[in-house]
Amino acid sequence: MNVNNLMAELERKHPGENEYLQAVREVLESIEEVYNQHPEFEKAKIVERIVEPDRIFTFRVTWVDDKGEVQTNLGYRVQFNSAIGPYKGGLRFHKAVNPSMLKFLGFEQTFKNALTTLPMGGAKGGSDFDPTGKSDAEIMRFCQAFMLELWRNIGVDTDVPAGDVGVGGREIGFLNGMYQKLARQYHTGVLTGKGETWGGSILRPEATGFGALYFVEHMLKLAGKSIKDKTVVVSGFGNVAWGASKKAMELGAKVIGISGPDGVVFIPNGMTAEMNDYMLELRASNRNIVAPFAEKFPGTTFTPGKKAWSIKCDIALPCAFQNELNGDDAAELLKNGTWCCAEVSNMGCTPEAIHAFQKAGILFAPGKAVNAGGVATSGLEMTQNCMHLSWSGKEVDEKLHFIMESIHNACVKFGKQADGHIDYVKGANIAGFMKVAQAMLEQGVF
Ligand code: 2IT
Repeated sequence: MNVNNLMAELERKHPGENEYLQAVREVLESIEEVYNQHPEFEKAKIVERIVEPDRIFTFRVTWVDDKGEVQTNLGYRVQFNSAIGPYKGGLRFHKAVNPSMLKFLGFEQTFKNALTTLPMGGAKGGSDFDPTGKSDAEIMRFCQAFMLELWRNIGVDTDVPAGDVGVGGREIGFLNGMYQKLARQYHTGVLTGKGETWGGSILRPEATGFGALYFVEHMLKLAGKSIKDKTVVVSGFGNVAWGASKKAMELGAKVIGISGPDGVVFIPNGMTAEMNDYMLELRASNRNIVAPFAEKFPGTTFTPGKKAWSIKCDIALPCAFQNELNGDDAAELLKNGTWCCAEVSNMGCTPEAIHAFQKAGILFAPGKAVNAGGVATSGLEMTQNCMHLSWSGKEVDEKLHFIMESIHNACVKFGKQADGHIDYVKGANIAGFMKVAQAMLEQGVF
C-alpha cells in the first residue's frame, strides 16, 4: 500500500472533501506498516474498499417555520460499512453539514464501532438544518419532515441512527414518533438515545462523557498519574461536555473552563453541580451561546472570541466539533503546561495539533477511542431493546467500564512503541482497522 497514491485516487473521486480526506489520511498513515505485513489484505484490495462508503442517501427536507414560510434543507445518510454489523451512528444537525463532513464521520464511526467490542457497522447522517434560534415546534416539524424521507432506509437490523451535534433526546423523540407512525413498527430499537420511558438506556445521555473519563483514567494510571485535584478544561457546553465535566468532578478534578461559539467562560474555583446542571438548560435554550453562564454565576468570567485552550490547565478535553483545536492552540496549551489531551469530539484536533502534542511527548488519545463509550452505550441500548428489558444505571455503567477498559487495552496492544511509549492514535487505528478488515476478508468480494 502506498498512502500518497491512495490519497491521490481518493482526491480524484471526492474532490475538495478535505475533512474526509484528512480522516482517511490519518488512518492510512497509522496502518501502513501493519497492512504491508498482510499480503491477503492487499490481494483483496481491502484498503481501497474500506475508504469508500457503501452508499449515500441524499434527500430534500421541506418544512414550514413559525412564520408560515416554507424552508428547504438537505438531508443525508451515509451507510459507510456493514462488515461487522448493521449500520450505526449519529445524526448531526448543523449549518455546516455537507457530504464531506458526513463521510469523515461515517469513516471514523466504522473504526470506533469496531473498537467497542460490539457488532455494529458504521454510518452517519444529518442535515444542514441550523437549530440555533428555532422554537421547539419548528424543531419538531423539521424532525418529522426529515424522517418522512429517512424511514425507508433504516431499521432495527439494518441501520440504527442516534444523536450527534444538534440532535439530543428531544430530537430523537420527534424522529422516533414519526418513524413509528410511518413504518407501523413499534419495536423500540430503530433509534438510540431514546427517553427512559420508551426504550432508552438510562445512562445514554452521560455515556460519551463518562466513557471518555474512564478512558482518561486508564491512560493516566498507566502513566503513573491521577486525575484527582488536576485542572480540566472542556470545550463546548452540550451533552458531551456536560457528561465529561460531571464525571471529571466526581473523580476529584477541578473543571475550570467551558466554551461556546461566542467565547470562553473561566471558572476559577471549579465547576459546581449547579453549574453542571445549568449546562443542560443552556443547550436546551437553542441559543448556542455560553455567555449567559457567566451572567448567572458570579465569580466566573466570560471572554468573547477566545477559545477554551487559552486557559491554563493540566488536562484539555475537546468536546465540541472537529478541528476545534489547531496547531496554535496546541502551542498555547503546551506553553501553559498542559500534559494530557484527550479528544472527546470526533477529530477534535487538527493534524498539526496532534503532531505538536506527540512531539512534546504529552499524553494524547484520539476521539475514536476516547468517545466510543457513547456509541457503545447505544449498542447496549439496542441489546436491551432486542431483549425487551431494561438494565439499571449501575448495570450499564459496569458494562461501559468494561468496554472502555477493553478499548484502552486494544490501544496499548497495537500502539506500544519500541521505547515503551504508547501511540494511542496508531493503537486505535490499527485495532479498529484489523477487526473490520478481517471481517471483510472472510466475507468475500462484493
Ligand atoms: O459520534 C458518535 O459516536 C455518536 N454521535 C454516537 C453514535 C451512536 O450511534 O450512538
